[in-house]
Amino acid sequence: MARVSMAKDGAIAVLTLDHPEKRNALSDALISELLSALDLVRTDSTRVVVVRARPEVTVWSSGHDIDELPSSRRDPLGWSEPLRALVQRLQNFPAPVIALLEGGVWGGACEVVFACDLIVATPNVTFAITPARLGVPYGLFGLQTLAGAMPRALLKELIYTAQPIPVQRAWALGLVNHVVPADSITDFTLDLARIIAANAPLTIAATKEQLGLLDQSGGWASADLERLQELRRSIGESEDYREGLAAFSEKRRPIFRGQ
Ligand code: YXS
Repeated sequence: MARVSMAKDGAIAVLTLDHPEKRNALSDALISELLSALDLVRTDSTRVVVVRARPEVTVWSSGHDIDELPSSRRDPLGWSEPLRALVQRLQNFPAPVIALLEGGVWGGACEVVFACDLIVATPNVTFAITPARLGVPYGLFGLQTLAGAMPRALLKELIYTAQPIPVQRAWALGLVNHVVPADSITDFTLDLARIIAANAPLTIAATKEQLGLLDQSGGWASADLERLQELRRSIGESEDYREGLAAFSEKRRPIFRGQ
């Protein structure tokens, strides 16, 4: 069953997340379809990509598919994870990608959204980043993407509380380009995309690449990277991580003991 649908509107490719049964969880299957769709539309005739969910969903995406998080031993958010490939494909796509958001954006889906170039959201959108609710050691490069998208204080609040924040706060801090009512957001986003598509694609592609390299230039010293990887590996093997996954599947609140 397809989890992503694709349509072209002139020079604009529209990719729609379409697995509402699991709240568009970023499963390996859904990510694989999204990657294939991005590869398919990576042609000179595509000047803008819009990534959206079906209109009027209550959840844009519930984040990483928790059922696919490894029980232990393997790094749950390592370099080779499909989510990492998706974020990089969006960041390196040679044309602007607009995230058209409705409903809740959870966990790793926030990283996907903030890897896009522009964000247009309905007033009911919320953002939540929940590794602390699951005992997950968040990924280094995921943190780098998020740290580049928002003030440190907001990122800390999102991760430490694991609570959703409303789009109005994100907009006030410049994280979101436009907040638009649900009944006009599709037309608004396509009009915005058409304005961009009418401009010089080489200038836009070069600007996107330059800004992307500028964003990635900050990062950790290599000596710290080794220590941080060891730290994350130990969390991936912790009791708390196992408790977080168990609590989610048993639909109960987790009890973390810091071990
Ligand atoms: O009970 P059934 O079988 O119908 O399945 C339910 C949910 O278990 C399932 N589902 C998910 N399955 C795997 N991974 C998910 N992320 C996920 N989210 C949902 O979908 C069915 C319908 O969900 P339900 O009944 O809870 O829907 P709802 O509308 O009442 O609530 C929607 C949510 C999104 C508020 C709720 O599903 C939820 O809290 N989901 C988990 C959100 C979350 O914590 N996402 C972070 C995933 S971990 C991740 O992204 C990173 C590793 S990290 O944690 O580091 O950010």
